[in-house]
Amino acid sequence: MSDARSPEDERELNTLTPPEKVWWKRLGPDERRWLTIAFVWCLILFTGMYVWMGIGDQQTPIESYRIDPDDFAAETTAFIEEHQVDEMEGVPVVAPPPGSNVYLQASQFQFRPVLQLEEGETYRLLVSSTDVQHGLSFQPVNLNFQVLPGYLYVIEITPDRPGEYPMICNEFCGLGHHVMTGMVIVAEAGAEGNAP
Ligand SMILES: [Cu+2]
Repeated sequence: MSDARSPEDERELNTLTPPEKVWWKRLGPDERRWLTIAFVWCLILFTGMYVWMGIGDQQTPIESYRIDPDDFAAETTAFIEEHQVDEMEGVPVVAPPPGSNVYLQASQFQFRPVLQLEEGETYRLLVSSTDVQHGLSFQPVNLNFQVLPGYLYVIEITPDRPGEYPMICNEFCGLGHHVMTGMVIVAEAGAEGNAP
């Protein structure tokens, strides 16, 4: 037996010694092929993001402005006084005319008022928070928004199906977060009971 061991043998004996210049070796053909496929796929998805924005009809038209939370609360109260038609579990129900500005206030732990809208009509939903950050999620449709104090979000909506759509807060906003709900009632087009 010879005592002369080559450097390779030494490395095999000691697994803690890194193999020499392993990262400098050229990529094998398989590895190169997969990297190319992954890169091209990334580019397709990246381009698709912009194409879908244009033709996908999935973007909710939304504008945002700065607003003082107290001003927003006052405007919401005035809006409710003008259009209230009913009350639901202590929350005012409003039936604003089609095409109008519709206020929706998020605060711990309630959305107010309950909105009674008409199918096929377009409304400008004015949403803001008077205290902390909330989330606004309409069920079961896929509409999700962040609601922050100090910011007014104007969301254009055209309800296309009659029914009752509960809203839930989807941003943890405090101890009562799990009970924070609201409601949009969409009446069939031309149905009685809507404000003129
Ligand atoms: Cu919440």
